[in-house]
Amino acid sequence: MGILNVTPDSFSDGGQFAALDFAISHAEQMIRDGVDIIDVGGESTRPGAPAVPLEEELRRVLPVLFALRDCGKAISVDTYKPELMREAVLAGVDMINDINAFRAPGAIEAVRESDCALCIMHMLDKPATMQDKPVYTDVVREVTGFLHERIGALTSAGIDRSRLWIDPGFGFGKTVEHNYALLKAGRQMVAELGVPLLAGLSRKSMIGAVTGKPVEQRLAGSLGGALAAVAHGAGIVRVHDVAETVDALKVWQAAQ
Ligand code: 7PJ
Repeated sequence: MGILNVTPDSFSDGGQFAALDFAISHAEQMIRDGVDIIDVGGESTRPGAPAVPLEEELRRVLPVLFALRDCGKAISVDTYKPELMREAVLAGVDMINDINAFRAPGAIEAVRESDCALCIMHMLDKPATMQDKPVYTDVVREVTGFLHERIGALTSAGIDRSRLWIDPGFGFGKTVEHNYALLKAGRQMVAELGVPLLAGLSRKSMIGAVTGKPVEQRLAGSLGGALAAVAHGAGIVRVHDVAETVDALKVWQAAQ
Protein backbone atom coordinates (compact mmCIF):
# COMPACT_ATOMS: atom_id res chain seq x y z
CA MET A 1 0.00 0.00 0.00
CA GLY A 2 1.51 3.31 -1.11
CA ILE A 3 0.75 6.50 0.78
CA LEU A 4 -0.68 9.35 -1.31
CA ASN A 5 -0.92 12.50 0.78
CA VAL A 6 -3.08 15.25 -0.66
CA THR A 7 -2.20 17.86 1.93
CA PRO A 8 -0.85 21.40 1.39
CA ASP A 9 2.58 20.41 2.75
CA SER A 10 2.86 17.71 0.06
CA PHE A 11 3.02 20.14 -2.90
CA SER A 12 4.37 23.57 -3.76
CA ASP A 13 2.02 26.52 -3.31
CA GLY A 14 0.44 26.34 -6.76
CA GLY A 15 -3.11 25.97 -5.45
CA GLN A 16 -5.81 23.39 -5.97
CA PHE A 17 -4.93 22.25 -9.51
CA ALA A 18 -1.24 21.93 -8.75
CA ALA A 19 -2.16 19.78 -5.77
CA LEU A 20 -4.30 17.49 -7.91
CA ASP A 21 -1.62 17.33 -10.63
CA PHE A 22 1.04 16.50 -8.07
CA ALA A 23 -1.07 13.79 -6.48
CA ILE A 24 -1.85 12.17 -9.82
CA SER A 25 1.81 12.15 -10.92
CA HIS A 26 2.77 10.68 -7.57
CA ALA A 27 0.13 7.96 -7.99
CA GLU A 28 1.35 7.22 -11.53
CA GLN A 29 4.89 6.87 -10.20
CA MET A 30 3.72 4.47 -7.50
CA ILE A 31 1.93 2.40 -10.15
CA ARG A 32 5.15 2.19 -12.20
CA ASP A 33 6.91 1.21 -8.98
CA GLY A 34 4.62 -1.78 -8.41
CA VAL A 35 2.06 -0.56 -5.86
CA ASP A 36 -1.03 -2.73 -5.24
CA ILE A 37 -3.15 -0.28 -3.22
CA ILE A 38 -3.03 3.52 -3.22
CA ASP A 39 -4.05 5.04 0.12
CA VAL A 40 -5.36 8.57 -0.44
CA GLY A 41 -5.33 10.89 2.58
CA GLY A 42 -6.40 14.54 2.83
CA GLU A 43 -5.64 15.16 6.48
CA SER A 44 -2.31 14.87 8.24
CA THR A 45 -2.75 12.81 11.40
CA ARG A 46 0.74 13.38 12.70
CA PRO A 47 0.89 14.03 16.45
CA GLY A 48 -0.23 17.58 17.15
CA ALA A 49 -1.54 18.20 13.62
CA PRO A 50 -4.69 20.36 13.41
CA ALA A 51 -7.94 18.79 12.15
CA VAL A 52 -8.99 19.59 8.57
CA PRO A 53 -12.60 20.77 8.04
CA LEU A 54 -14.83 18.35 6.14
CA GLU A 55 -15.30 20.64 3.11
CA GLU A 56 -11.57 21.03 2.70
CA GLU A 57 -10.92 17.29 3.01
CA LEU A 58 -13.62 16.56 0.40
CA ARG A 59 -12.09 19.19 -1.91
CA ARG A 60 -8.68 17.60 -1.60
CA VAL A 61 -9.60 13.93 -1.81
CA LEU A 62 -12.60 13.52 -4.13
CA PRO A 63 -10.95 14.80 -7.35
CA VAL A 64 -8.08 12.38 -6.73
CA LEU A 65 -10.48 9.46 -6.23
CA PHE A 66 -12.27 10.23 -9.49
CA ALA A 67 -8.99 10.72 -11.35
CA LEU A 68 -7.69 7.34 -10.13
CA ARG A 69 -10.93 5.50 -10.67
CA ASP A 70 -9.74 3.51 -13.69
CA CYS A 71 -6.06 3.31 -12.85
CA GLY A 72 -6.23 -0.46 -12.43
CA LYS A 73 -5.04 -0.46 -8.82
CA ALA A 74 -7.03 -0.74 -5.64
CA ILE A 75 -7.83 2.63 -4.05
CA SER A 76 -8.09 3.20 -0.31
CA VAL A 77 -9.16 6.36 1.51
CA ASP A 78 -7.55 7.34 4.79
CA THR A 79 -10.34 9.16 6.63
CA TYR A 80 -12.38 9.05 9.83
CA LYS A 81 -15.17 11.29 8.53
CA PRO A 82 -18.43 9.47 7.65
CA GLU A 83 -19.37 12.07 5.02
CA LEU A 84 -16.15 11.43 3.07
CA MET A 85 -16.62 7.66 3.55
CA ARG A 86 -20.02 7.92 1.83
CA GLU A 87 -18.60 9.92 -1.08
CA ALA A 88 -15.66 7.52 -1.39
CA VAL A 89 -17.99 4.52 -1.50
CA LEU A 90 -19.98 6.24 -4.29
CA ALA A 91 -16.70 6.88 -6.12
CA GLY A 92 -16.09 3.13 -6.01
CA VAL A 93 -13.09 2.88 -3.69
CA ASP A 94 -11.85 -0.54 -2.61
CA MET A 95 -10.98 0.21 1.01
CA ILE A 96 -11.81 2.68 3.75
CA ASN A 97 -8.86 3.07 6.10
CA ASP A 98 -10.09 4.63 9.36
CA ILE A 99 -7.53 5.56 12.02
CA ASN A 100 -10.53 6.03 14.33
CA ALA A 101 -11.85 2.47 13.75
CA PHE A 102 -15.33 3.58 12.60
CA ARG A 103 -16.19 5.06 16.00
CA ALA A 104 -17.53 8.38 14.65
CA PRO A 105 -21.33 8.56 14.74
CA GLY A 106 -22.55 7.42 11.32
CA ALA A 107 -19.27 5.82 10.22
CA ILE A 108 -20.55 2.24 10.30
CA GLU A 109 -23.75 3.25 8.49
CA ALA A 110 -21.67 5.03 5.84
CA VAL A 111 -19.85 1.83 4.85
CA ARG A 112 -22.35 -0.89 5.75
CA GLU A 113 -24.14 -1.17 2.38
CA SER A 114 -20.93 -1.17 0.35
CA ASP A 115 -18.60 -4.10 -0.21
CA CYS A 116 -15.25 -2.32 0.16
CA ALA A 117 -12.62 -3.51 2.62
CA LEU A 118 -12.41 -1.75 5.99
CA CYS A 119 -9.26 -1.16 8.00
CA ILE A 120 -9.83 -0.78 11.72
CA MET A 121 -6.91 0.95 13.44
CA HIS A 122 -6.19 1.34 17.12
CA MET A 123 -5.51 4.84 18.39
CA LEU A 124 -5.22 5.95 21.99
CA ASP A 125 -7.00 9.26 22.52
CA LYS A 126 -6.89 11.61 19.48
CA PRO A 127 -4.09 12.83 17.17
CA ALA A 128 -3.66 16.18 18.94
CA THR A 129 -2.81 14.64 22.30
CA MET A 130 -2.20 10.91 21.75
CA GLN A 131 1.58 11.08 22.17
CA ASP A 132 1.46 13.13 25.40
CA LYS A 133 2.00 10.24 27.78
CA PRO A 134 0.65 6.93 26.50
CA VAL A 135 0.16 4.40 29.32
CA TYR A 136 -0.92 0.75 29.11
CA THR A 137 -0.65 -2.09 31.61
CA ASP A 138 -0.42 -4.65 28.80
CA VAL A 139 -0.31 -2.94 25.43
CA VAL A 140 -0.86 -6.09 23.34
CA ARG A 141 -3.87 -7.19 25.46
CA GLU A 142 -5.42 -3.73 25.41
CA VAL A 143 -4.97 -3.10 21.69
CA THR A 144 -6.22 -6.61 20.87
CA GLY A 145 -9.22 -6.05 23.17
CA PHE A 146 -10.02 -2.76 21.45
CA LEU A 147 -9.81 -4.32 17.97
CA HIS A 148 -11.97 -7.22 19.17
CA GLU A 149 -14.61 -4.78 20.36
CA ARG A 150 -14.56 -2.87 17.05
CA ILE A 151 -14.78 -6.09 15.00
CA GLY A 152 -17.83 -6.91 17.13
CA ALA A 153 -19.40 -3.50 16.51
CA LEU A 154 -18.93 -3.82 12.74
CA THR A 155 -20.01 -7.45 12.38
CA SER A 156 -23.07 -7.00 14.59
CA ALA A 157 -24.09 -4.13 12.29
CA GLY A 158 -24.19 -6.74 9.52
CA ILE A 159 -20.75 -6.18 8.00
CA ASP A 160 -19.08 -9.36 6.80
CA ARG A 161 -15.92 -10.25 8.66
CA SER A 162 -14.16 -11.00 5.37
CA ARG A 163 -14.16 -7.24 4.64
CA LEU A 164 -12.11 -6.37 7.73
CA TRP A 165 -8.43 -5.63 8.33
CA ILE A 166 -6.86 -4.81 11.69
CA ASP A 167 -4.01 -2.41 12.41
CA PRO A 168 -2.33 -1.80 15.80
CA GLY A 169 -1.71 1.85 14.81
CA PHE A 170 2.02 2.32 15.22
CA GLY A 171 2.76 5.74 16.69
CA PHE A 172 -0.86 6.50 17.53
CA GLY A 173 -0.56 6.90 21.29
CA LYS A 174 2.37 4.52 21.81
CA THR A 175 5.94 4.72 23.06
CA VAL A 176 8.75 3.08 21.10
CA GLU A 177 8.51 0.05 23.43
CA HIS A 178 4.74 -0.20 22.89
CA ASN A 179 5.24 -0.08 19.11
CA TYR A 180 7.78 -2.91 19.05
CA ALA A 181 5.76 -5.05 21.46
CA LEU A 182 2.81 -4.70 19.06
CA LEU A 183 4.97 -5.39 16.00
CA LYS A 184 6.19 -8.63 17.55
CA ALA A 185 2.64 -9.64 18.49
CA GLY A 186 1.34 -9.47 14.91
CA ARG A 187 0.78 -13.19 14.39
CA GLN A 188 -0.79 -13.56 17.81
CA MET A 189 -3.30 -10.79 17.04
CA VAL A 190 -4.18 -12.29 13.66
CA ALA A 191 -4.67 -15.72 15.27
CA GLU A 192 -6.80 -14.33 18.11
CA LEU A 193 -8.97 -12.02 16.03
CA GLY A 194 -9.15 -14.02 12.81
CA VAL A 195 -8.74 -10.88 10.69
CA PRO A 196 -5.70 -10.06 8.51
CA LEU A 197 -3.18 -7.42 9.54
CA LEU A 198 -2.17 -4.12 7.97
CA ALA A 199 1.00 -2.45 9.28
CA GLY A 200 2.07 1.18 8.82
CA LEU A 201 5.47 2.07 10.19
CA SER A 202 7.09 3.82 7.22
CA ARG A 203 9.39 6.68 8.37
CA LYS A 204 7.74 6.75 11.80
CA SER A 205 9.47 7.69 15.04
CA MET A 206 9.81 4.00 15.98
CA ILE A 207 12.22 3.75 13.01
CA GLY A 208 14.01 6.95 14.04
CA ALA A 209 14.32 5.77 17.64
CA VAL A 210 16.26 2.65 16.61
CA THR A 211 18.36 4.16 13.80
CA GLY A 212 18.93 7.61 15.28
CA LYS A 213 17.98 9.07 11.89
CA PRO A 214 15.72 12.07 11.09
CA VAL A 215 12.59 11.45 9.04
CA GLU A 216 14.24 12.13 5.64
CA GLN A 217 16.85 9.42 6.30
CA ARG A 218 14.55 6.60 7.35
CA LEU A 219 14.27 4.69 4.08
CA ALA A 220 16.57 1.78 4.97
CA GLY A 221 15.13 1.58 8.48
CA SER A 222 11.61 1.56 7.07
CA LEU A 223 12.49 -1.30 4.70
CA GLY A 224 13.72 -3.25 7.72
CA GLY A 225 10.45 -2.41 9.44
CA ALA A 226 8.34 -3.50 6.47
CA LEU A 227 10.09 -6.88 6.27
CA ALA A 228 9.78 -7.31 10.03
CA ALA A 229 6.06 -6.55 9.82
CA VAL A 230 5.58 -9.16 7.09
CA ALA A 231 7.64 -11.65 9.08
CA HIS A 232 5.28 -10.99 11.99
CA GLY A 233 2.21 -11.66 9.89
CA ALA A 234 1.25 -8.42 8.10
CA GLY A 235 -0.61 -8.93 4.83
CA ILE A 236 -0.43 -5.27 3.80
CA VAL A 237 2.37 -2.81 4.53
CA ARG A 238 1.56 0.90 4.21
CA VAL A 239 4.66 2.71 2.91
CA HIS A 240 5.99 5.92 1.37
CA ASP A 241 8.75 4.27 -0.67
CA VAL A 242 7.00 1.86 -2.98
CA ALA A 243 9.80 0.90 -5.41
CA GLU A 244 12.26 0.05 -2.66
CA THR A 245 9.70 -1.83 -0.57
CA VAL A 246 8.55 -3.87 -3.58
CA ASP A 247 12.18 -4.92 -4.26
CA ALA A 248 12.77 -5.80 -0.61
CA LEU A 249 9.58 -7.86 -0.52
CA LYS A 250 10.42 -9.64 -3.80
CA VAL A 251 13.76 -10.79 -2.40
CA TRP A 252 12.10 -11.70 0.88
CA GLN A 253 9.50 -13.80 -0.93
CA ALA A 254 12.08 -15.49 -3.17
CA ALA A 255 13.83 -16.60 0.02
CA GLN A 256 10.73 -18.15 1.58
C1 7PJ B 1 -1.41 4.95 9.56
C2 7PJ B 1 -2.55 5.23 8.82
C3 7PJ B 1 -1.19 3.62 10.02
C4 7PJ B 1 -3.26 3.04 8.95
C5 7PJ B 1 -1.40 7.04 9.07
C6 7PJ B 1 1.82 8.39 9.03
C7 7PJ B 1 0.63 8.85 9.79
N1 7PJ B 1 -3.47 4.29 8.51
N2 7PJ B 1 -2.54 6.55 8.53
N3 7PJ B 1 -2.15 2.71 9.69
N4 7PJ B 1 -0.69 6.09 9.69
N5 7PJ B 1 -4.14 2.08 8.67
O1 7PJ B 1 1.73 7.77 7.96
O2 7PJ B 1 2.95 8.67 9.54
O3 7PJ B 1 -0.22 3.29 10.71
S1 7PJ B 1 -0.95 8.71 8.94
